[in-house]
Amino acid sequence: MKLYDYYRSSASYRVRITLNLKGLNYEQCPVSLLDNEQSSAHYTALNPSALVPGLNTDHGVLGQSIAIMEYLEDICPEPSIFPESKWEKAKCREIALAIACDIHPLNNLRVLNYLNTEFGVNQNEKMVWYYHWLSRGFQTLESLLSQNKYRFCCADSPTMADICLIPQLYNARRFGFDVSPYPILLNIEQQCQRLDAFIKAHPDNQE
Ligand SMILES: N[C@@H](CCC(=O)N[C@@H](CS)C(=O)NCC(=O)O)C(=O)O
Repeated sequence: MKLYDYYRSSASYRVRITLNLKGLNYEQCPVSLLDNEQSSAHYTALNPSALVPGLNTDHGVLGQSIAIMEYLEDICPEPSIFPESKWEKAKCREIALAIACDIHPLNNLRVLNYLNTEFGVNQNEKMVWYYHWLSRGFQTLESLLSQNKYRFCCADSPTMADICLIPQLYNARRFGFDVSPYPILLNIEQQCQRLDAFIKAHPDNQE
């Protein structure tokens, strides 16, 4: 499989972690967001969303990190990235989607750029926006996880929830956001950071 990704992209980072956890081989094909390569005719012919990641499979290119993770789970069920019980599986998706739908899209590059080009929002104001949605989202996660009895978000092994959380924490720090008010998230992050699959997927460890 070929993964179209960008080293600092949170959504790509999620897919790299999943591929590594499942021990699947993949070839990386970098798409530079700095050079706006995601909007090139070549890339949008493959992935019309003009976003990374895109996973090139035997069937064609699949976009959307959550869809990619679900696909990888279907073709390679072990080790699973979901808890066993139906309820905990749903709770795991609740956390993953709180990140992937409620935090990440509001703070994406093209959204931040649009605030600037269409509404004249300056860099400081953009950061107010970014921090606002991040703190709202992290507060939600901290509450959702307040009764957590596992090493990771939803189990004693990493699940889709952890796979979404770790890149979001990386992104938060990258933009100077203070993560110290979220001790539960930081504890889980510590557990994840010990695992090869997470280490290998980290932006600093990409070519
Ligand atoms: N919902 C998509 C989001 C993908 C996404 O937003 N990717 C970002 C990088 S993390 C991107 O390609 N941004 C380029 C842009 O905003 O132009 C997914 O989960 O795959």
